[in-house]
Amino acid sequence: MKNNKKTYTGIFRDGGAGKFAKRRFSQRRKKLMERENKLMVITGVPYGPEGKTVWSYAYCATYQEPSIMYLTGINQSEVVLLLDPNSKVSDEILFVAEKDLNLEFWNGIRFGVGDEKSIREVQKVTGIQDVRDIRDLKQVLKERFIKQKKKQLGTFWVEGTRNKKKVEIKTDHNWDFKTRLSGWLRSWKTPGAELVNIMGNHFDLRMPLDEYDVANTQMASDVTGNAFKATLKNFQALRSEYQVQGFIEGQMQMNSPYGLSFPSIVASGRNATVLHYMKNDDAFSKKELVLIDFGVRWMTMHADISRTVPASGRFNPLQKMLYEIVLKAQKAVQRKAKAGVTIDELNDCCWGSINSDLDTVFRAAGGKCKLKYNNRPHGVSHLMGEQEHDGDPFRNYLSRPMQSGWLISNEPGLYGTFHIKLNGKTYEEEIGIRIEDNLLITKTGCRNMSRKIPKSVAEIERLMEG
Ligand SMILES: [Mn+2]
Repeated sequence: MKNNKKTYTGIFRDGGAGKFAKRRFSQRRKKLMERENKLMVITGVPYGPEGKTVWSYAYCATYQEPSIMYLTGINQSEVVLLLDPNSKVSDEILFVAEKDLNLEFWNGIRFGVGDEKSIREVQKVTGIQDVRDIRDLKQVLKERFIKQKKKQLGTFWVEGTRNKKKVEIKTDHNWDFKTRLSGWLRSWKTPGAELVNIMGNHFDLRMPLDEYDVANTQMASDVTGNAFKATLKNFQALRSEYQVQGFIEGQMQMNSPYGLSFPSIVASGRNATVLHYMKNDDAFSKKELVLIDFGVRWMTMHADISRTVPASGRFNPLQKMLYEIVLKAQKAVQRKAKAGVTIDELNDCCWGSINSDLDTVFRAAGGKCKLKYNNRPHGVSHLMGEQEHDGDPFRNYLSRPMQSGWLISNEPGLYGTFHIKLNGKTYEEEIGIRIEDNLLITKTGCRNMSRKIPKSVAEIERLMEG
């Protein structure tokens, strides 16, 4: 028994729910069936890290298509979920690949058709009793589809609008699967047959986190915060971006088996004005600020944190002035965030605060600056969940009232060249500052999941004294 548990570590992500996992996944599928009330079929990733590159998360130990992860907890390639709410025989079927001993020899344990014991494990975690060979998918789907009253087939692909135009992601496995389904529907020659996107309902159900997700998010945030504190205490021994990256990622990975949320950004001085700086290969001088955007996973949840610190351990007066402007905007966003408010409104609050303070604080003291953008450099918030950037990637959720249980980032930033004379001394620097926390939206406000991660000037300077 003990051996069995170890065997399947990594394939099934029960979200910490243990014996309740089955009920949790079943309820998620049931809710989706209630909302859509039509035949649906959703694909997992067709190949894992053992195959071709899958989107951006192939480097990660958790690589499953998030919609399948949410509905089944399975972290293995080549699974397809069929939901048939009106069937009296079986309303849930999971199609899986055959047991592949060669793949297993190279990449580790996999469940599969032909291995009864492993299929029982699938049934136990997912709560799906009807598990079949993926080679039968087309035939079973055809039989089920012909019986439907409404000639609609639901599936999941990513679409949205950008500049009022409809846009779709056509480069991922969901689109490939949709294309295959369209071909099948045509070949079955059913008049009026229609493929329907379940993305909207799926995201609506998936975005509010449940108690397990919240606990896992808190754990991710705590591990990330401890890594940051250890990094600050040891900062004086670090001389380059990659050394900071090595140290902080080491601290995170030492304390989580689930891997990083994403490869860290460690950007010093002017490098920090590149929003998604990835080189992390420069040495830095003591005079510079160092921006770190980092985070670890816990189960399927993430931390996505940014902090900006002075390499010397002390902010100079210009750095401090600008840092306080960004921090003030971040606090204003946190005060405003609650259910019913939109992220568009948070953006107005954030960039309004920063732009106004640049006038009333920075320019009023004689400062001059050149920003690399007009008005705002990026959005202040994105949704988080099964993916570090979750929800529709075109962010059509920005104008929707937020719901209790949504997890969002709160990440104001300031990027440009700044010049000021303070106390008789001239400062001129190209600077990027970003301060990022993760907020859980509630009815009355929000809970800052990263509240324990130091960010005031005083806290950062104290920890950097060593
Ligand atoms: Mn973020």
